[in-house]
Amino acid sequence: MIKPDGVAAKVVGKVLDRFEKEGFDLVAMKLVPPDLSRIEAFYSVHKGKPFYEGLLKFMTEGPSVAVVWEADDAISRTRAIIGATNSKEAAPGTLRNLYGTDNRRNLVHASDSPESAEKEIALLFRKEELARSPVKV
Ligand code: 3AN
Repeated sequence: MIKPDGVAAKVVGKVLDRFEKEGFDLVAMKLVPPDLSRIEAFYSVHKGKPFYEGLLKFMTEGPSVAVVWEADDAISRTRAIIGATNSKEAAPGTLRNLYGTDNRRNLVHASDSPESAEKEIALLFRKEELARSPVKV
């Protein structure tokens, strides 16, 4: 997911370009309006953590772009492409290093396991919106 800071900074194309150049295949994509209840559900695992309220506030600043990609080893390769959660610590050349700001305004979200991908995709897309099915994660 390209977060509101990435949409506001107009770097959506650069993020998509990076994944396309890595050979990832598009499965689904859309601009998602900020919706507090969906964002609360999306980040329910972080409820109660010190950064949770600030995360909700940031994620409701504006729309995000939700993207489902398919690739071999998609999850581990995506972590390598985006870099560390804190943009200030993200390795040179990673997307968060190039376009992120800190550990809240960090440009993108990426699913960290097949189980979370399944849950997150279901929160953002109807089955009919997935152009390839079933989705391998
Ligand atoms: P990642 O997105 O790299 O998987 P998670 O799942 O640990 O990171 O954290 C979820 C989101 O919560 C992060 N993308 C970030 O926006 C926010 N977050 C995590 N840790 C902090 C923190 N210490 N301060 C502010 N925001 C944080």
